[in-house]
Amino acid sequence: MIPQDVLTSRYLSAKAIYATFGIDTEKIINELSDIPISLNCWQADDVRGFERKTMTGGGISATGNYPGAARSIEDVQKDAEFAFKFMPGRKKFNLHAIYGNFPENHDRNNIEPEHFEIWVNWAKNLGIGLDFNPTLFSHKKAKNNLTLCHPNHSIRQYWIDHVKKSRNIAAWMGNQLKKICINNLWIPDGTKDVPINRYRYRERLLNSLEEIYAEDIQSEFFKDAVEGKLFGLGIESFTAGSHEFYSNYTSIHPQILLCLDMGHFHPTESVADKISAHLVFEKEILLHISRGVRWDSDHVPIFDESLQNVMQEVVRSGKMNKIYFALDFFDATIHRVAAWIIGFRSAQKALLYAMLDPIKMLTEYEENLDFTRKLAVLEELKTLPFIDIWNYYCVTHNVPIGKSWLEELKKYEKNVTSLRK
Ligand code: RNT
Ligand code: ZN
Repeated sequence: MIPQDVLTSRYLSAKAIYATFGIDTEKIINELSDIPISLNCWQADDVRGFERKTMTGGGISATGNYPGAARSIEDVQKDAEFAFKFMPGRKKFNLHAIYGNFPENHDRNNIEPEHFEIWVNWAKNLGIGLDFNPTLFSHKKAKNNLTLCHPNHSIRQYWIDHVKKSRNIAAWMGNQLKKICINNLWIPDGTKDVPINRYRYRERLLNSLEEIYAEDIQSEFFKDAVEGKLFGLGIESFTAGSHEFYSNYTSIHPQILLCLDMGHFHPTESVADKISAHLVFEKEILLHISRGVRWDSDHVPIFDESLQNVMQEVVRSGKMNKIYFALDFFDATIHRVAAWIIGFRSAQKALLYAMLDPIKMLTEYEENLDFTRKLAVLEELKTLPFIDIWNYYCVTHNVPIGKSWLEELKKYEKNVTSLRK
């Protein structure tokens, strides 16, 4: 344990050092405390959900078999409440449609708000918001990785109905909690091998979307988002819902957010660079904070350069009010709750790191074409005592600093998760 007086004096000296760059650390810590990040429920149980039927059909899968996955809604809630203790700042919880409290005869085209009451009550108690995602994978009607693009009309209709139901549930959640609930749509549609007619798939996708979003849901607590992807397992040659597709789609439907998932682009592409290209067109963005590693898009986010760059772009754009943050990853090779904590803390760290930049000073250098000073200051910033600000931020939120949370995780694993059969 680091003694309190050491922490305090380190914070005070770090504060003074940042002040020489014109940075008010108190102000930034206050601002950061108010920015919600949505925690992905599906990390708790490897995207399995709680439907009564055994699931078939792919679209998404987690690797690893670390013991102790959540087996029920109660387990997920318990794990999340435990994890929240180690996450400073505002939280939301992001549900998938397969995580409801369903009766025997349920199917995805007849899900209702009542199946999610258990979640709304939980969120109300914790004072947090919820987000939502229709689930168009792991289902017999999604077997060929075709849903909204399926050549068969009745299969398309089934999934259209599911997304419509999801929108209504999300709007209901937002209203219940008086906090914005985003209904984010990602579909696995695509083909392993080269398709003959890409146009027809995309035309069908467009038509399906038009039917889904035809209903104008008027609510200050509800938003839609659509999430594109470059490729996935089993859809290597063609993904119907590509980034260009949704970028165009959200241009004709400006009330729908564009979701940028950090793992959904070619590894050499910079997601950070894309943000302003959409913001200047007044688009609102849902950021899926994730980490792509080669062909996998869903590793646990870490405090690395790509995450820092994304957060820097968000902060420097001055359009934070147009950006929504959600975590999206699943790793079953490590303790699942730890994965949550690591991912969330890394995202918050990267956001804080970006907010501590002397943006005014750097922008001035750049606008005056003083690239020398700009580069010199950027290099200095890298070795500022960031850790002391982060620790102080954690302490002010009653969140353990450093690796001390690992002790509590060990106990939780021994007494709770390792006992799960
Ligand atoms: C998949 C997408 C999508 C999912 C979740 C489970 O590649 O990123 O967001 O991760 O919907
Ligand atoms: Zn995603």
